[in-house]
Amino acid sequence: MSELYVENPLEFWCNNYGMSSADVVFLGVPFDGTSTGRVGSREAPNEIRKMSYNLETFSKYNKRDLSKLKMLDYGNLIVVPGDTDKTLDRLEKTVKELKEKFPVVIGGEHIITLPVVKMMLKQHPNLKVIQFDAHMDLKDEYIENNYSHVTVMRRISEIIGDGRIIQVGTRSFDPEEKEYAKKHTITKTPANLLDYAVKGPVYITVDMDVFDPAIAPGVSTPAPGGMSFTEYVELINKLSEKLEVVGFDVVETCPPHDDASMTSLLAAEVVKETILAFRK
Ligand SMILES: [Mn+2]
Repeated sequence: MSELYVENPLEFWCNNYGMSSADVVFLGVPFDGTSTGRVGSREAPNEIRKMSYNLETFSKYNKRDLSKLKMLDYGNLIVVPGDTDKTLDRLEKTVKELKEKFPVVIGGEHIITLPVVKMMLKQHPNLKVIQFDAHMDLKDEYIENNYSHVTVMRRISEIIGDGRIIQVGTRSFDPEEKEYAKKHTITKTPANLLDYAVKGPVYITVDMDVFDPAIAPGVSTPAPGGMSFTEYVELINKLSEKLEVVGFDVVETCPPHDDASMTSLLAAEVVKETILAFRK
């Protein structure tokens, strides 16, 4: 039917391969059931897809072209409304199906990182996690909830062990979280990140609130004083010379609070540059 002039506008751009031959696979997770700030990140996967059509596939930073990679948009996870456990279980099973692929998971809120890391850890027992985030997300519980976007890195820390998380851009946390980070050798915002010997497989989670609200206002919990886009891209391109990245996610974009979709646009750029940096 290729002679028909039709397209599905809600596929991430560069969606050009079938599952068997695709290398990079997008998965949207429209879940915001535990959001404590502004809700609406469930709308992000489709909004980011929409904004992706504004981008050039070529990167001036990386000097490579996204359209040369084998990519597939796998669609959105069907979440179980109001049920975090069942949703996370579905996500874990779905990520399992993507074995051998390079997953790019688009939230949704930050708790969705947990089942993805769980699954990746089964494939890569030495997995480390680099977290770009304004918040540490290391609280043990929040309003009687242990599985929430503010506890996600605590749960991940418990399953992957000490010294395996590096946090970049964190600037909003309480003393208890800081104490936990110290005790479990979670490294915070190392200025000398490039000197860290991060050997072995790495998973990256990008909470969009790591960026300054001036360029990313549409997130659930904005925090002033964040990174610029250029700082992020330059950092990941330097890291790409050293790191073996096995997948990443981009979470917490909140379209109902996003002026002119600028945060979704930024998220689409972050997806593009992060793929190009780590998938040769
Ligand atoms: Mn977060």
